[in-house]
Amino acid sequence: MRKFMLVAVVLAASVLPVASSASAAGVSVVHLSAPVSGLRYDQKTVHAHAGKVEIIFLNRSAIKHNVNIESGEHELGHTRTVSRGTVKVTVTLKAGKYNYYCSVPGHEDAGMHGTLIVS
Ligand SMILES: [Cu+2]
Repeated sequence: MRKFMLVAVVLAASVLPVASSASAAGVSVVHLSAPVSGLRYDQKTVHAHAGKVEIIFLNRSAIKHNVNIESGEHELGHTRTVSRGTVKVTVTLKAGKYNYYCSVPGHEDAGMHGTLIVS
């Protein structure tokens, strides 16, 4: 057990610098936010470059929200669900049109969705 823990720590230490240098080399950052009240995002359409896309979601509301990225009905990634806080998710996307939405019941239907255009 102890040996396994040590290996895990060494792995984490050796992987992390690689991940951060990769993010310095051309990750698109997309900012989404939700207002203090209302079931919606502040952005209807956002843009990113093909490749790694980091979505940073700021929820200003006490109501819990999240961000799910999908292509058609295929889910590609999602943030944690959060109230009054910031969560992130990184997905790798080809050029195309994607949807983002909140999966908390009722929110997408109420209008909590938008379009992510990757070029
Ligand atoms: Cu929501």
